[in-house]
Amino acid sequence: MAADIPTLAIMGHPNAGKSSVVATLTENDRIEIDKRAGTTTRSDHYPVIIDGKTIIDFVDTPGFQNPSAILEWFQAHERETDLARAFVKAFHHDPLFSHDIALLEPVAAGAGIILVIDGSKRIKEKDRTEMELLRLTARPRMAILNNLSNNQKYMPAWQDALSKAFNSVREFNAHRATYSERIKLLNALKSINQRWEPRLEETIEAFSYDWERRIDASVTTIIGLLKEALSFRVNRVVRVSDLQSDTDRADVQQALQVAFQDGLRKLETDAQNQIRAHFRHHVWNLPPDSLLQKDLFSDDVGKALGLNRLQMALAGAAAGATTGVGLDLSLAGGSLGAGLLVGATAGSVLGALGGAALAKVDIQRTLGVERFSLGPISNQRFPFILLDRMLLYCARAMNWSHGRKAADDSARNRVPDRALKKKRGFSDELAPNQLRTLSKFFADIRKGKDSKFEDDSRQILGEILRALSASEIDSRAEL
Ligand SMILES: Nc1nc2c(ncn2[C@@H]2O[C@H](COP(=O)(O)OP(=O)(O)O)[C@@H](O)[C@H]2O)c(=O)[nH]1
Ligand SMILES: [Mg+2]
Repeated sequence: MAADIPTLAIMGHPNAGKSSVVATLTENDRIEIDKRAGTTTRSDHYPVIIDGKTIIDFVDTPGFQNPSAILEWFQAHERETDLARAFVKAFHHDPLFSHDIALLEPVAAGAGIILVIDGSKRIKEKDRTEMELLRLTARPRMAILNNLSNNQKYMPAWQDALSKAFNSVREFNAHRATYSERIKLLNALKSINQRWEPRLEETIEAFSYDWERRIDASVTTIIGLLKEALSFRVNRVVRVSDLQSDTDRADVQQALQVAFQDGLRKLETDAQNQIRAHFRHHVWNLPPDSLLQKDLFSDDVGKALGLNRLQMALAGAAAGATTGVGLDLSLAGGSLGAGLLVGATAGSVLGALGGAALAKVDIQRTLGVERFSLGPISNQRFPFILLDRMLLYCARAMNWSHGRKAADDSARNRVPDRALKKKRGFSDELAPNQLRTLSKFFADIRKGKDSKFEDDSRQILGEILRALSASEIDSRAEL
């Protein structure tokens, strides 16, 4: 343990939520969180490393085995300047105290203490013993009230008892804590030990810098997705001799539609996986009724996300779109060279996208073949729906705590979700000028142009994501 790295030993009863707290604070969703009590028998270090540098180290400890024996020993040796160190020195070979030694070793080495309490339980004598012996170590110490249920009855008593033995007492829910709550906790740690202040300041700075970088990476992912999706096309070249009937044509068009939608779904999934990686999530479950589980092209998604009518009118005006069809056809004809345009039909893809098709099929005939092409997306609502889905996905990735992975959310008496008004998309909150900027950006991409609105669009998305990290928790993270 390097002397200049703030180190915190996480202590508490089996099942108090220690491992969950460590998982959340270190954003490590691979930490063993077990429903059986007492699975941890060693102290495990979970350093937070940013840019190759360890900025803080958390130690997940087993619960106390013999707290009253330790307290007695402490009380009998009150003249010792460092009780934790003296105890470890005296008992490190004693198998009776193996868990206690594993737990006190980091403290002996200088770690501060975070005691995790399940505030839904009544205070017992054993708890008082542990609080007192931790007080006697004289290490900087904070208590975390991690209420594992909706039982608030014992919370005031805990507050009272803990505040007598700890420098700071905070409520912190390992399953619900957001980025801003994690930062607040670190800020509170600063105050428990003045000596750590500058180092914790650096730790917080490193966290915030890293967070800002992730937001930036997420914006890049979203912008990249929009660019790819809005210029996406699929083609099929079929020999004229294979197109005997209208059914043959319809089949080709149908296959094209399927390929087009699948291609777009894949682009979205790839982008989602990138976002998940930016925020270091490996495991999470979406509720079955999540909008993010629903098909991108489903009615539910089309209705819940995207712009309302008024905004659509604004967006359409900004993008210079009337119907768009005439313009697109002439562009397509030009880019495809000498082909003879034999037909342009609106692909009958989506009712939910405001009644308008997603994209249209072009068919050109040259030298015994017909070339069918679908794309790019002409539907004006679709980019906003896609954007909304990505922002929702980000909301979840940003606000979903890493300690929640193994949670049995259906268990009785588990922490209830905070009651919040259900907000859905983000695009219906855009200011008119933002809407115009994004629409112009989308229109440029559709035309295959580099857009001078890209930077401003990045700015807008960055602002939305930053606002999300500042909010306590966004109900949209549950979607
Ligand atoms: N609902 C809910 N469950 C939690 C919370 N923290 C921990 N748990 C659950 O409580 C159990 C024990 O948690 P764990 O972190 O392994 O406790 P440890 O034994 O102290 O390390 C696990 O099933 C966790 O999912 C919480 O904040 N909310
Ligand atoms: Mg554990």
